[in-house]
Amino acid sequence: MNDMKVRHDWSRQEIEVLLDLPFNDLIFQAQSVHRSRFDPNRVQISTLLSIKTGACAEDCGYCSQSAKYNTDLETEKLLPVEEVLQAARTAKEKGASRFCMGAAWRNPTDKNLARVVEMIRGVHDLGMETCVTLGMLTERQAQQLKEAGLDYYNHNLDTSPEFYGNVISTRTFQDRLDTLTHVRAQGINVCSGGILGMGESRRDRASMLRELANLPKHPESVPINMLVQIEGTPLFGIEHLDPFEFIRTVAVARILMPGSYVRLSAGRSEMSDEMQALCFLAGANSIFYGDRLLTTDNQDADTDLRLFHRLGLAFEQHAELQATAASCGRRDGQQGDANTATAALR
Ligand code: SAM
Ligand code: DTB
Ligand code: SF4
Repeated sequence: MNDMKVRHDWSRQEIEVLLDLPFNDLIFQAQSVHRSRFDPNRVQISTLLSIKTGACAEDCGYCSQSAKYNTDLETEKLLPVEEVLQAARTAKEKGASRFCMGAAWRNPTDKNLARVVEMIRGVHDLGMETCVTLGMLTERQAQQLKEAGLDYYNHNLDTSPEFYGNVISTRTFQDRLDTLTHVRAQGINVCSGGILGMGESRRDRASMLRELANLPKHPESVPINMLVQIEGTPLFGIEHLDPFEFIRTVAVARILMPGSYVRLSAGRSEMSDEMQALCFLAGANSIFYGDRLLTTDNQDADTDLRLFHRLGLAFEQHAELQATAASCGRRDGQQGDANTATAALR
């Protein structure tokens, strides 16, 4: 299993067989694959910032930011570049290696994209990896982002092609695949995953994973979000997903996409420590770090530091901190670095 060939030709039935395995067998297999590719005790961290909030024209049934639903969200226009760079500096001081900027757009206009390009250049100059999620992109816009030095583009498939119409009507599943093709064609790293707990079946989860794993190249980053239920959206009040189903899906994502970072994304603040630990055991090796996601609270940073300490996990550091740590002959980086903070809690 460890030296399993990386495949792009999975059938849904094969994936369902994995999802159906006895839990212990599945987790063992996922952890074995994980260890063949990654340090099992290191977790990549990204910090998120909403650079344009709410008033979105799309009708995604889970989202606080759709103008179609009454969610009590305070809307905000595209932020000034300097405000974004200040937030990136703070995230860097706290140890984040990647800064992700999200905008509530169906797609960016060329004028808005020009400002986002400035943000990307500025964050890149801070020595951080850059990621943006701006909705659908044309080929030309993807090229502009590449020229700005963008490292990652986040665009989720969200769910299976079969279940998709139950959640979103204003853009198609194929539209999402087209945007991923444009991003890939420019050589930008792809971040794409989905949301669980929207009322989909295990078969749908298998089908979504199949779409991701059968892309011509696996996404470098695969966020698995647990639905954050937002009052006022159509999905508010839906039955909660069995946590073991979530963990199983993480494990199968790890097995299918052995070299990808699997991100335990939204929903962590409602997960127990034990559930998160099982997700790491199942092969999750990336999280959003910081007190806020886009419009909702994330698990707070201090709680994360304590959890990492209890589990003996360390944050993957950005290149500059790694260099600082190496030149000081220490394992930990400079003050403010998450690993130092973890050590301070010991
Ligand atoms: N507007 C852009 C788009 O939809 O592509 C970018 C921002 S959008 C908020 C990014 C992703 O966040 C969505 O595709 C979805 O997977 C995730 N997301 C949004 N609201 C969520 C919620 N309430 N719970 C879990 N994930 C959510
Ligand atoms: C992703 O897969 N999850 C993040 C990020 N990509 C942009 C967003 C989660 C949003 C959770 C709800 C909110 O805070 O609005
Ligand atoms: Fe708009 Fe993105 Fe929310 Fe959909 S997920 S409503 S596109 S912000």
